[in-house]
Amino acid sequence: MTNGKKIAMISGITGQDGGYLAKFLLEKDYRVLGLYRRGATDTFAKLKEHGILEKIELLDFELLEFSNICRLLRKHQPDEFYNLAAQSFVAASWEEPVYTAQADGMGVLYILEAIREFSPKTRFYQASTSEMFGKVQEVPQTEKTPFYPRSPYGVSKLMAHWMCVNYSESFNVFACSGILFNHESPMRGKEFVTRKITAHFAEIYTGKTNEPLELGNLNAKRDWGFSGDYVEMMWKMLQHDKPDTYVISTGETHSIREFVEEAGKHCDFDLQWEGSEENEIGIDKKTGKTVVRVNPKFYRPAEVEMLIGNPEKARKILNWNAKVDFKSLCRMMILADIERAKKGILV
Ligand code: G4F
Repeated sequence: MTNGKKIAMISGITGQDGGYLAKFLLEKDYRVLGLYRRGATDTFAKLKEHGILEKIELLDFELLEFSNICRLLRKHQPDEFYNLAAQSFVAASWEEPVYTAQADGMGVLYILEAIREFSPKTRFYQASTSEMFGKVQEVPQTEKTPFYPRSPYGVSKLMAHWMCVNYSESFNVFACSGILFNHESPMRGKEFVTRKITAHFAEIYTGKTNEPLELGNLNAKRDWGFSGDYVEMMWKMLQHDKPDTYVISTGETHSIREFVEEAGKHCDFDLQWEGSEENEIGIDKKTGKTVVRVNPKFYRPAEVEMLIGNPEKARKILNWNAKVDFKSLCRMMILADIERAKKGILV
């Protein structure tokens, strides 16, 4: 605490959730210390777009450098630490399994150790994930559903999740794990499927490209919520009187195909599907143009076919509800990308 202000440290400040969370905490009058990786390809574009870049104190941070984490915690003694830093792209985790395990598994252990040794009053939030449910053992998934991760990413995140539980039980570290289902926004990176769809469709709609959008598995289903809603829940977890694990989701599931169709409506596409599996295409009946094509290059070695979470515990204990539903989320994202495309700032 400085000058009566609570201090929040956010790792992964340049990412989608980092921006929404920083904005939320600044509105609550926190002093926000934003941790970012020097030399990372990420820029501060999202923080600029939120209009909060100059309000955040930016600090160099390296998830794999234990000494750096120890120094930061010893020096700043934050009231709250939100760990949003990760190798967060599931598909990349098969190409970089070792790095993913180091960053998403060991990196979290480094932070927990640094808290335990140098800043034991810091409350810790870990960005856990529905990918830990993977090949789902129960529908819908709750905090009690057994885990079955299907990617090096999911396995690494599971290690971090159990470390949080263990450090809280063993050393009294206030470590919470938010099992967040997919959460999206206009600030989402374009490697993720929702934003890949809205950015590409916006380009077709505004005449910037004639190339069809290439996608992998159209039939996988996800429980998609809005990042801006979910960051509130991260904060609520740390205000509660005891650390715990919560599923954060909308309780609805939709396929990639449905997201494509919904986004297409806002681009005036009259979508019709033809062919099957790797030969499937989506045609805009009005123009006869192929706007979507399946490319097996985007299939995953092991797919998570369906995720749907039950957010009942978050509702009951923390009085939290997702406010933005599937259609509104899709609309928000496609309209934002159409605007950006028109202004020539779609990056
Ligand atoms: O948008 P995605 O890449 O997200 P994914 O893999 O579900 O992971 C996201 O959500 C997790 C929470 O459950 C987070 F932990 C994680 O960090 C990340 O935020 O893919 C969603 C689905 C997959 O089934 C994928 O196979 O979309 C399918 N898909 C089909 N075509 C595609 C594509 N995904 C991507 N990224 N690109 C495609 O062309």
